[in-house]
Amino acid sequence: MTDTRDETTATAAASGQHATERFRESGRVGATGISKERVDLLASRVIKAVNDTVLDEKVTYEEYNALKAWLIQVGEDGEWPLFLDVWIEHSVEQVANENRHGSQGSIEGPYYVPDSPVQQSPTKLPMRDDEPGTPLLFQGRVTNVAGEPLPDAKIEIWHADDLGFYSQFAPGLPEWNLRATVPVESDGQFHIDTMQPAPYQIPTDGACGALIRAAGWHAWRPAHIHLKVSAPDHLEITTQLYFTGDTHISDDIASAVKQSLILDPQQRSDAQGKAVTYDFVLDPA
Ligand code: MBD
Ligand code: FE
Repeated sequence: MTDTRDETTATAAASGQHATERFRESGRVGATGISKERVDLLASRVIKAVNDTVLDEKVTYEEYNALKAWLIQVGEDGEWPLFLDVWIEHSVEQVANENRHGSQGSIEGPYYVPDSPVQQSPTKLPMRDDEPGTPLLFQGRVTNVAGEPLPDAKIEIWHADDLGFYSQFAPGLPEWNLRATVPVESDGQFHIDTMQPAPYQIPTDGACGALIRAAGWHAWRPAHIHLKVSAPDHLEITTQLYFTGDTHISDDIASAVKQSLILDPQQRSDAQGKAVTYDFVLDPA
């Protein structure tokens, strides 16, 4: 029997479990240097914020039990990474990057995978022979805040395909589809051939989807390209780039769009598809 699963049969629980496992493996969990005083302060404030909401809004037992059942479901669906990255990470990112002078950051989200294939620029991202979508040449330069090129910079890039699915989080896609680590050229420039990603709907059949429906929200993020740009002796930037005119550019469910991160690709005269230039500026470490 042939395997007829493809990316469109992705389920929230399967992609959620993957994201949860990835987070556990990421080395970001475990012993931390967070002090007892800090835990006391932060946990007390969060608990108080919830209690204030209960008192102000006169929350009922029916509502309290709905919350309890929903929180249990978030864990069972493996959707804590999704929930936190959609509704909380943007303010953590804002705090983390508030003193930068170079390129603006944005959230990492739940679908980053480290150690993607290294492909020297100029390059084409790993993709299927019949990868659907509009070809996009993404090019630019990586410099320091003085505008000097950083020839040892590298760009980790990952994004969804034309149907809005990420490799390793939906079935049927090649392992590293639309993911790579790209060392830049000797003058700091990069040229990456890819396919323009589609707007992305977060999984709707799990706990996060249930919340969205119950609240009457929508599940969309505008189309975006994820990036981590780094160079020796400079601060790595994690960011995302968006596309002008996207339907959800001003109501991203993850609140992660910034004006400086919106691209305006132009039709190419020399080849099929579009091209866009974006220069990254890295702060000193
Ligand atoms: C995504 O692709 C994403 O970037 C974020 C932040 C949340 C869910 C899916
Ligand atoms: Fe994403």
